[in-house]
Amino acid sequence: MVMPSQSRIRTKKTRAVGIPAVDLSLGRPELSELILRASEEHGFFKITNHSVPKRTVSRLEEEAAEFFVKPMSEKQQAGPAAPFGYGCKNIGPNGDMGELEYLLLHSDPISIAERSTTICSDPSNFSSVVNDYIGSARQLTCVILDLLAEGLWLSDKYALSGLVRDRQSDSLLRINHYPPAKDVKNSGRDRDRGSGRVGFGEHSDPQILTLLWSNDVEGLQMCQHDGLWIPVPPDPNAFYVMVGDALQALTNGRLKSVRHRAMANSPKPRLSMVYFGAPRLNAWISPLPELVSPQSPALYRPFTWGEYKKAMYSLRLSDSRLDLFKIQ
Ligand code: GA4
Repeated sequence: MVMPSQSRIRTKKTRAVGIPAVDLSLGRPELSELILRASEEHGFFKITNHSVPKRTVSRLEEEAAEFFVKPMSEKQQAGPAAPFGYGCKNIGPNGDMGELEYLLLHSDPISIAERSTTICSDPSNFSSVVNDYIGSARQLTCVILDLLAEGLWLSDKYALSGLVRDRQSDSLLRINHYPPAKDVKNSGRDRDRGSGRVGFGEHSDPQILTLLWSNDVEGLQMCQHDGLWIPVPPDPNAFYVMVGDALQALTNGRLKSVRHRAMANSPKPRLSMVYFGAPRLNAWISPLPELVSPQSPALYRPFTWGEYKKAMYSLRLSDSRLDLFKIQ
């Protein structure tokens, strides 16, 4: 259920905030209403009692830890991340930087098998761990999208999940490692103030839906619709769900993608594993007919996911990409 306030946090502007949490074991139709409300009001929520096995998560966490502890020269053999592979500090092609290193992988099993040979000495095991995680993350993403479709009364129950389930879906997996902040100045007062080292700068995710898991180390921050940044307490037993730009366009702006960032101020290393549910490259994204009416005319022109990606790679991380597709 949507909790009034899962945790009370004093932010820079000194305001107590709550992070919506949805218990997936609740029955329908309550569940679809709660997920829709959390998505509309926050573009972001936590999901508990999900179906992803603990072992699926811990196996990938172990593989990631084993990779990131390697000497830089070895890790670089899996890079550069242009667009897939190992990256260190550089984010995307336009000069964005952050205090992190990462692996960015396409969800396609053939691409994973190819990449694995540069990442791990046992590529078939690595591939199977990654495929297993992606399979579970995709399944959970689709369950959430079906609940959203139900809440929105869409005539095609699979209008949203079908895009992600597509065999040629352009979904991605990103594994981020934020090294510990050794500097006490950064890990203390600055952290509480929300300043300090930026791990991954402010942005919205371009895809349909994002599923984020992290270890028990803080860093994630969300920008509420009122512009206030709130720290998100880590919870390795849960996933955080974020509305992406493509879902904002599909729902004609009824759901809004959420701006977020990751700070790297903790004295402990932070690991996050992020699944981005996306359509196939030639899929059309346009406001769903049920969400367009004379009172709510279409806000975005139709575009293909490939067209959107091209725009996204031409812009900086913090740019509002969807604005380019707005009908004036
Ligand atoms: C943000 C969300 C995902 O991490 C990502 C990022 C991508 C990249 O790292 O290559 C981008 C960024 C993200 C959006 C704008 C462009 C592309 C970096 C960047 C500056 C993998 C994605 O899909 O879009």
